Amino acid sequence: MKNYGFATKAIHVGQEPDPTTGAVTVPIYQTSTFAQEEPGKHRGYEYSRTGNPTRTALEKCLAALEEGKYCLTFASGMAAISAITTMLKSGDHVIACDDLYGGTRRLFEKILRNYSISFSYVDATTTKNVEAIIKSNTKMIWIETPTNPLLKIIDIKGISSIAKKHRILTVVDNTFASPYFQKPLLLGADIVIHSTTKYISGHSDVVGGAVITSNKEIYERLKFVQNAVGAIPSPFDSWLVLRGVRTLAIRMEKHWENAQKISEFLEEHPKIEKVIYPGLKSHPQHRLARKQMTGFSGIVSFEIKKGKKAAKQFLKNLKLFKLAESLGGVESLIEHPALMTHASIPKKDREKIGITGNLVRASIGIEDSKDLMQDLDNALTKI
Ligand code: P1T
Repeated sequence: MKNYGFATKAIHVGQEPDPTTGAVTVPIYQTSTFAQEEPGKHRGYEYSRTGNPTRTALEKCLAALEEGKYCLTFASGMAAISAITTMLKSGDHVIACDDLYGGTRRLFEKILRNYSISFSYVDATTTKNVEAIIKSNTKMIWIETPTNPLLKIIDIKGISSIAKKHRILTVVDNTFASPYFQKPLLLGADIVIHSTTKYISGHSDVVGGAVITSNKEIYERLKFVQNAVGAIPSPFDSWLVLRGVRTLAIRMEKHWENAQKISEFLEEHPKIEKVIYPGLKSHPQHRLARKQMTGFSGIVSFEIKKGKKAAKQFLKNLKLFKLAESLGGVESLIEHPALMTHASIPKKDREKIGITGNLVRASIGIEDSKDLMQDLDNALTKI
């Protein structure tokens, strides 16, 4: 399958017809355990926490899409993230980008700090900022790109190369780009993580996570953690994610096309203060985005001119855009980061980086773009 294109791999890798029945779609192996011929002699599966054929199919496919050797899937994006952090020990230090999903920062600050692991947050759009704060106990650099919700673009190649020099692991949360638009392992990252809840499954009907790496040692450690801790996806959830993956390529093209049009429309709108979208020439890292991504994905963040109250009213006025956390589904969603996804970050930290009361984040779906623009325009006119 190595020489096939992305869309072909998404539909075929790990998804050979079922050897016993010929079923073209991977079956849901809804079983907790597997019969053994004699103690210790089994056909590759013993117990579904350790491994399940539906999950294996998904893991093979996601590894191929990220151009990695190995993949492990989890019950949520946060379960995947927390599995990676079990590679840290007390006394270790992690450098993270300052704009980060609120739940990731909450895990770092409210749970892992209790285990004497320390975290520094930095504007990682300047690679030098990261290098300047590396300490002798720094073990991991953790970045999202594009970041959530400010869509900053971080130089994966630049960060990975300084990390390698200092023998530090680079972890990239690739949820916002999806492997269709960005492949961090090819740019030098050691580990890629996804909330498969988002673009990868794509239909807002399942919560899941994945870790992809080409490093055997990391894989073996995390495979052990996956089984020992047990935050695995069910066979049905694995199947739902895999079903979504099969249309990832075509969905991402449409998310991008719609988001590009909508960001250009909003940039001209008199009620809008500022639009943040990596595909706009006005984006501060637009050139880097062009270099490391093959498309700009479907998230657009923007500020409402009149402030927080107007932003809340605008969100209430929308009809097609649903006011909800999450992103990456076929339907358009919109949310208020300061009050919703990033509410767990202290106000002063939020405001320092630009998550203000008039900021909203839209996940542009794959509806007709003219209907989406009409909905936005109607809601803005009424504030
Ligand atoms: O929700 P979960 O599947 O556990 O994934 C967590 C997660 C990890 N990484 C990124 C970049 C994310 O955006 C998320 C989840 N984010 C939202 C729910 C949100 O609305 O931003």
